Amino acid sequence: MRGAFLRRALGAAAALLLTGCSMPQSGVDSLLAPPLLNEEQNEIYAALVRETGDSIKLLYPQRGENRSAFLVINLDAEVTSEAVAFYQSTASTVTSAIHMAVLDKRDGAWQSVHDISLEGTQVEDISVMRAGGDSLLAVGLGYSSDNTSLLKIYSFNGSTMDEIYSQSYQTKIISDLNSDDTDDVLLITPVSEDGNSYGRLYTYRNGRFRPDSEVLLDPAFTRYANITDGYLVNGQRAIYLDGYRGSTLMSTEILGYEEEAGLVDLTYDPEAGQRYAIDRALGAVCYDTNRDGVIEVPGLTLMPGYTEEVSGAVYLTDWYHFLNGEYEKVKSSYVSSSQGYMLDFPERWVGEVSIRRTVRANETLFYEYQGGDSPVKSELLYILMAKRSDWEAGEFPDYELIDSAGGGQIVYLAKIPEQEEYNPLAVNLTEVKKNFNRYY
Ligand SMILES: [Ca+2]
Ligand SMILES: [Ca+2]
Ligand SMILES: [Ca+2]
Repeated sequence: MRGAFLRRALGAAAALLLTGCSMPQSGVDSLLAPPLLNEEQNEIYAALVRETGDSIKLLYPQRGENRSAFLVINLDAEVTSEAVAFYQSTASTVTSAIHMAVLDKRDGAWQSVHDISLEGTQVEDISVMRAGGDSLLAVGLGYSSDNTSLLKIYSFNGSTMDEIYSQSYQTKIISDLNSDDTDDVLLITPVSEDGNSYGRLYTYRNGRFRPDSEVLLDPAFTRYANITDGYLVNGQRAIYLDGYRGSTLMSTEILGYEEEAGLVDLTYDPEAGQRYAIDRALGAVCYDTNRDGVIEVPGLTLMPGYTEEVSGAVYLTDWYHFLNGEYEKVKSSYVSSSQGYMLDFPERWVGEVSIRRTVRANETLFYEYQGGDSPVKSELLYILMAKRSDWEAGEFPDYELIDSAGGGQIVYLAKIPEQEEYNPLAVNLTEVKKNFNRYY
């Protein structure tokens, strides 16, 4: 009896994974097989549907580090882990509330111990916060109707989830900004009626989050879209905000934390009316291109042969470091976010080399540009993203392996055409491998 139930539950779980996954479908994801639940997740799922019935859909956090259906983590003073799951009922045709269930392992078996309904229409992200001896669970909830989200923070006392914080936001970071070994909350507030938006820092003490400091943000930004936690080149902690200036430009605003002042704005001075920013076309956001913690700020310049007016314009990304009111260029790269990679351009390529898609799916040609009707003066490099199985079956015999992704399911391949005569723009495989990086 129990075995039959479990098989049904497992079948349902597998089906859910195939259909209920709400991860964004980038080019990379479209080549990946969907993940399967492991044995423990299957046990947790079975315990969950024992309480809820099997007319449920698991909800996957859309961003952040925790993306799986179940977060297994110790949340209370009792030493074993709890599991947290988010789901919606599928019994009714109207969209039903998001539920958060907490399950605990008692006498060797998972069982549901707490279940509450939440606001919002999707789970944006979940984070486990470091707060002294307490483990807190931060849940970002989104609404499909607008750009405002809701952050709720819970403390689990062994049987119930107690809400200790609730604030709406545009974007947020959970991190120890003031270096006191306790995670803080930095929220970018929704735009208020006077058109202003603020960065607000909340710090945790005695079981509560309290306002610490705030900054007025640059009113030129209409909406913030992305937030990155990192450092300046001098080692100072910095938070990088990418946002929209109207509908055609993006830019970056940088916040820091100082002991006396608390939160400070490093790129906008409201009293002097001064702003330091690199305005650019839409699409590029701050990124740590070499994983050293210092965040690079993007600027965009058109690749040779492209104009802004034409749709599908292709840009070279110039990366900058910001310090003391100045941006210093670090390097230039071609960034393919849909294929999950970036290729740093050798300095001799900048202004001379352009790219185009080839007839093969997921392939890009890098070529020496010349004006006129046939812009390809010489072909320098092909980069192809493909399934490893196709590569191993010998489908791409002229290509060399340069990197892989998706747990090895995806390969990145390069083909370097022979040059007819000496060409200073030519690259070899070693240089391509050195300049190639995954872009997440
Ligand atoms: Ca526990
Ligand atoms: Ca802190
Ligand atoms: Ca860096």
